[in-house]
Amino acid sequence: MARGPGSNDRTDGAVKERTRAQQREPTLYTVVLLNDDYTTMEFVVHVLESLFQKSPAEAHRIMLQVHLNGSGIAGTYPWEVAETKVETLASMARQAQFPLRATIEEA
Ligand code: TYC
Repeated sequence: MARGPGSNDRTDGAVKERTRAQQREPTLYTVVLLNDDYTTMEFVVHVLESLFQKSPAEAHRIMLQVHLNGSGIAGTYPWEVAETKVETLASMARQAQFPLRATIEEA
């Protein structure tokens, strides 16, 4: 019998599901927000609240961290979620005509 990532002939179905969950890729990636001279502080806070689910206080703290130090962590996610966040951010920035950018780093 072929043995793929989910196959397991030692247990029944109930246990197999939990085994599959534990085998999924655990590596996390940080979305790093980058400073620029043109994006408004208000827009950065808006993006952190709406796309990265930060509270108003946390969004303001991260925005200031980026403004003062050049970069800051917007969030930590599995690869595909991080990629989608960066794409959505790029699309929101383009629409608002701001040069705001973010990159992905291994956590
Ligand atoms: N530096 C910008 C300004 O002075 C504000 C800013 C903060 C821009 C964070 C981008 O990721 C950023 N208007």
